Amino acid sequence: MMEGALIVIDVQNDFCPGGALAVERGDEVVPLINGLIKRFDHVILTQDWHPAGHSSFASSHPGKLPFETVEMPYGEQTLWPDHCVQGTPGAEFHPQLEWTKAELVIRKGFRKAIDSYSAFFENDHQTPTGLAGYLRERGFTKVTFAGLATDFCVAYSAIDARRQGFEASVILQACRGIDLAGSMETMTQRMRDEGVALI
Ligand code: VGL
Ligand code: ZN
Repeated sequence: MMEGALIVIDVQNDFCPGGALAVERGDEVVPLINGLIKRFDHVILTQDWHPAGHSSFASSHPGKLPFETVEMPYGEQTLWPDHCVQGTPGAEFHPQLEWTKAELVIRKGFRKAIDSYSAFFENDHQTPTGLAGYLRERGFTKVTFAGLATDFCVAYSAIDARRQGFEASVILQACRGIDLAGSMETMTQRMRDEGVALI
């Protein structure tokens, strides 16, 4: 068994081929993650969970297109197609993901005015999701990440895990990225700089 908690990031229909914000070959991570879920005693999932009309949706900004950026009170925000809307099929976990053993599902991005890439903090880098407190109270010191997307939610989560004092690894084979304007390279390097172990 692997030590610590496995945190599976956003393996949801909208991030898989055919979904609203499909990550190329995103569905390929599912069998790998199912194997990881078997090898960890403790599994946590995250679920991107936006209300309709969320401020990260390009459709909420007249004249703006998906993948453009806007200035929000908390800094620059990339705009996305409408995705992972609460209660829709696109927000469900991939049907082949074997998630039943998960001990916690942490939902994020549910505040209309703030996006949340990280499983620990919303994009203002101040509003906590509660995950750090949960992990500490459970006595976990080591977390391992896999899922979607490498260069957004996985990377921001792994970096925040380090900043919150956890040992953090990312299993790159079990992740796929969006790669906007070189974000795969930038975020991979940032993870290395923050002491995330890339496996
Ligand atoms: C994500 C963009 C918007 C992710 C979520 O899961 O990486 N990316 N919402
Ligand atoms: Zn989102």
